[in-house]
Amino acid sequence: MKKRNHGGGWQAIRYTLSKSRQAGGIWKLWKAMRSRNACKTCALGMGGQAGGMVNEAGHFPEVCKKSLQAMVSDMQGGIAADFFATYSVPQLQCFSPRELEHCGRLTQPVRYVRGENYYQPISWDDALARIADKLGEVAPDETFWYTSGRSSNEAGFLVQLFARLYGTNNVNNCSYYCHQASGVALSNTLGTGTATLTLEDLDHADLVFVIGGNPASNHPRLMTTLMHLRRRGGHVIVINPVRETGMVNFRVPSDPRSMLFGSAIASLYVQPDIGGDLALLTGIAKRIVEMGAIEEDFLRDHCTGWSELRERLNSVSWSEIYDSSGVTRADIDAIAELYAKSKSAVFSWTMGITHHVHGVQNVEAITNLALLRGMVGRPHAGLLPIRGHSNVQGIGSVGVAPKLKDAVFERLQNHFGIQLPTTPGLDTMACMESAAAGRLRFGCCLGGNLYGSNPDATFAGRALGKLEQLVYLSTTLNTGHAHGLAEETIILPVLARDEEPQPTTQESMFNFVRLSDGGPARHAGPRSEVETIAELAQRVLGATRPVDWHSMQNTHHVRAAIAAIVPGYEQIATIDQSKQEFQIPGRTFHVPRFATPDGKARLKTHALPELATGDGQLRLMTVRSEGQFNTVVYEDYDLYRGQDRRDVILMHPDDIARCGLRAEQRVTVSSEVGQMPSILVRAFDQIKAGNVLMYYPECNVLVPRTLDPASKTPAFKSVLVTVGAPVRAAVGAGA
Ligand SMILES: Nc1nc2c(c(=O)[nH]1)N[C@H]1C(S)=C(S)[C@@H](COP(=O)(O)OP(=O)(O)OC[C@H]3O[C@@H](n4cnc5c(=O)[nH]c(N)nc54)[C@H](O)[C@@H]3O)O[C@H]1N2
Ligand SMILES: Nc1nc2c(c(=O)[nH]1)N[C@H]1C(S)=C(S)[C@@H](COP(=O)(O)OP(=O)(O)OC[C@H]3O[C@@H](n4cnc5c(=O)[nH]c(N)nc54)[C@H](O)[C@@H]3O)O[C@H]1N2
Ligand SMILES: [Mo]
Repeated sequence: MKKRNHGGGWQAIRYTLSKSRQAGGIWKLWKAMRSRNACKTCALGMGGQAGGMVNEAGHFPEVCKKSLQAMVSDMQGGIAADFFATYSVPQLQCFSPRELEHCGRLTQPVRYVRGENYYQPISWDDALARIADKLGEVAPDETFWYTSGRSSNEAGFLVQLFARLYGTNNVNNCSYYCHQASGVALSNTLGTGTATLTLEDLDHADLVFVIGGNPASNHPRLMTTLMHLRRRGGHVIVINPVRETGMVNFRVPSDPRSMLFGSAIASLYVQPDIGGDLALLTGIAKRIVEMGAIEEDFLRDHCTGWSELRERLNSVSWSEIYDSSGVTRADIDAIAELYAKSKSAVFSWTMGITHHVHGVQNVEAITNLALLRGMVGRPHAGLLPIRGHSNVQGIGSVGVAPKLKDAVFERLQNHFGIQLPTTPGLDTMACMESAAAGRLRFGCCLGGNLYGSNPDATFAGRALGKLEQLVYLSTTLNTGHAHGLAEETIILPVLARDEEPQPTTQESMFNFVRLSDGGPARHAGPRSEVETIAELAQRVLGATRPVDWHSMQNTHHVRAAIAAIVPGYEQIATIDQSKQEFQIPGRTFHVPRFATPDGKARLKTHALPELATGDGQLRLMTVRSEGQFNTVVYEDYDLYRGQDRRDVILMHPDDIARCGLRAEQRVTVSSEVGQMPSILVRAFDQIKAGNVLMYYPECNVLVPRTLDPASKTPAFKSVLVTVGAPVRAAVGAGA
């Protein structure tokens, strides 16, 4: 595949046209894209009158390939009536993630019983009765409830309410594999778990750090903001072991000048080793102190922990910083210089920061750096965890977490006159471990792909296999439906956001609540998530007391409850009539008064972890390609990294030589938990030597279940692997 020197551009537009054919024509796709529904992909929060094409600041149009892919995927035809009679489960297990996604929309409930060969269609009534029967049989704490970030606030609120009234706090969402470290760290330091600024603030910043992320692929709409920042004379500092093409130069499809000539994105591109960020961030902080570029007054008046941090920065040695980060003095100086000059800096980060055993510390170190120069608690500057799923933040806000915030807990009890369980609920990995240990008997997954998103895929399949019943509410097939199978597995087909018969809401990563109007169903068969959960709850808990589940089938009533229970969500009660989308109060900090008990921000000190190394081993990051959305693969190619397939390992030419390998040869990649044979070596000089890259979810067989103890997030980005020629190469096994 031809290597590209920019992201975006005509390719994105050509792709749009080709996709529109699959969706039944450009007009049909245009109409779908313009319906008033929050965008289905990332959490940047597109929505409004022109649907997924307008951002919170009202800018239109913003073409994004990702939202097109998601839309076209939802617009595919239904799975053929004879599909499940044609393909056995063992056959489905041989399908790739891409093939499963392209089988079509799920339209009928199906059930698989271990020992049989096929999923069998069943009626909705039969499916719900079987689930209700099982829930009548097992104990509440033998169940778990997982939610992806794709569902609405209304569905999320209902599912956690149902689970808690049923009697368990084993309620969690995909955030535990994603931004949990950000939530924990921001709570530790600022008393809040989300971004401290609005989208509008970004438009006035003069410096943006993009740490451990590839928004050119994963949050394409952010690229317009970065392009404008550069045109204003601002700077972008990218910190990433990989020189990501789209972060160097991007062609913004909605901008003619950018389309023709490309837009430079990074002013400065610094490549640490995988896991080197904590040391690098500490180094930048040390340098800022040495330069006298700190805001003494701010640190004294609005922060605690400054003397400890100063002491720590003084005592940590430069050699330790270079060794543990893989970054040179010159690079650290260059970053510090740009930062020292900045008047309004924004720090953004994603999975390259959170997917580590020290994920929480990484985020705390980012916060330290921002606080040193008083960049939190004023307009046009602040902290921005770039969220993943379009509603992952809302799902958390409305209570899909093992432990409810105290205020939510109390209000929930009072509002419904109920007694909630107080047992500590299990986080996502703890659910998987408990399932593997035989302590859980039932699981319910509202969207997502719990199997596919887990580290140690072999273990994940085994853990889910121990359950007696596993229920999936899904729109399309994924690897979980083939490999994440309990004794009895039931798939319930649900409507996508823009097919819902009633309005729903979502929350963006800027704490902005969006309204989705819903729209006509594309297929007969799938049901709304809200109606399905409410009906199931009614069957299990009784129709009217303490919650009137029948009335909860109306999303307006669900919103009324959310408004009464979730602080900051009051305005949601009337959003369907007023159409007034809103900023959640109390989360944006434009003045230095933080949500901690004393109103001050807390600086944190850290020991520097050594870089992961092992004899002859390389550090592996597991990442997304441009052609996928999490475990859903739309296209096998990765455009900006110039890859035409996914069964590859991207290695620096020096590492290929050092390991005695050749580019384009087949190798076996092994880690402490698994092996992948027949992987193609690709020479990739954009990655820092010593580090290698593979695509998730396929490579999850290699990722151990090592967690950040503070956030329970798996270290998906730091896996020690050995890359070797296949042992049986001599007999011709793919060598
Ligand atoms: N197209 C598309 N968009 C998406 C998604 C998708 O799958 N596809 N997923 C959505 C979701 S849920 C999420 S969470 C986000 C994910 O968005 P990202 O976090 O941007 O996605 P990843 O592919 O996980 O890779 C992150 C980046 O981290 C870098 N990296 C790896 N290890 C390190 C490290 O140790 N330090 C640093 N500094 N960088 C490192 C990698 O080189 C890569 O560029 O995107 C959302 N948007
Ligand atoms: N190795 C490795 N593993 C990782 C990561 C990594 O970078 N590396 N990233 C992690 C991250 S950041 C995340 S967020 C997780 C992702 O974890 P999940 O959120 O669990 O997974 P997804 O792949 O996003 O889920 C896709 C499925 O959701 C269903 N779906 C789509 N739309 C809807 C809808 O509207 N309603 C319902 N009910 N279902 C719907 C479809 O069936 C689709 O197959 O993976 C994590 N796992
Ligand atoms: Mo994510």
